[in-house]
Amino acid sequence: MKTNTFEKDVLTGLQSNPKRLYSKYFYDDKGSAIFQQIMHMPEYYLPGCETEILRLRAKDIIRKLPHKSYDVIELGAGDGSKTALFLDPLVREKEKVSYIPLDISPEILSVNEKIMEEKLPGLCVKPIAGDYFETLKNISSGKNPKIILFLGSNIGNFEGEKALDFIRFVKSFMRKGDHLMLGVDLKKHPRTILAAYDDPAGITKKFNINLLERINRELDGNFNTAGFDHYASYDPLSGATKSFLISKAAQEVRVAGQTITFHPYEPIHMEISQKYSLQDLDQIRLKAGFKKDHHFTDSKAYFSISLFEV
Ligand code: AVI
Repeated sequence: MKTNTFEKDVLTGLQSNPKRLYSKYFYDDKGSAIFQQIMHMPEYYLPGCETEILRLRAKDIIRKLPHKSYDVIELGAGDGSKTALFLDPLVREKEKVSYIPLDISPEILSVNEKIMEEKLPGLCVKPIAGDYFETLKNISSGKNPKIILFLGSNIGNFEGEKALDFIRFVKSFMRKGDHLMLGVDLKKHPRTILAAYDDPAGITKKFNINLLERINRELDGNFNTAGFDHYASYDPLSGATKSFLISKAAQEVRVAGQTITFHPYEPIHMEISQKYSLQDLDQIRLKAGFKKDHHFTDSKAYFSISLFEV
């Protein structure tokens, strides 16, 4: 079922003009391991900035959260190690906190549970594995006020209006007094942004090329990955960072029994990593119908953890 969707998306994307693939498919085991390397790259400033905010501003964030009990629901929670920096002071301040990490991977959720047990023994953790579009429905009826976390600039990987659609979708599960906490990468000097997606060590290239290798592995493809180069761009007007793989020559590739023809220098659009200004975020907050927002930024104002109140 999953493979069929992957196959359908890959074939539709490669038969479109311009060609495209979806970055949600980057994260097989190998891709997830390469992403961990990206998180440690000196040019990839995002995790360091977000961690700084969680370390230094968690108490300021908690001051905006007036209730005594909260259910903290984290979308795409991963191992939760950064989230613990927020949960630790929250647990100290509040009478009752439950943590509900949602992730597609049951393996990463068991790591998450272990980390929480070590760092925050006694915290009530109820992991749910699955697609959060599905799982959100099941947990939205709890009686405690909710804080829904969507960290790591994951909102940036939604294209254009889809980010707003997603925030509206999440809001449809929220009630008065609930908060959405978004980790957002901000617009900044274009060179700083571009360097994060065009590292000299070629790790980001490897991350993109891995999707072609995955297609070879899983969809009986025969991409010659040496025939593709990685190219990243940043548009300071729109705030869109885009990643492409460029076909170095005319070539034909077989995927799942189909032939895909490439012209010389033809791009495959691989990923969008949208950057926002605080004003952009205020607009999104208004359009999505939240009552208030508060932005908490790091010392360089590279990144914001933004709190949207219903
Ligand atoms: C997961 N996501 C927020 C990352 C980003 O910055 O868009 C994925 C990534 N792509 C290239 N480098 C990192």
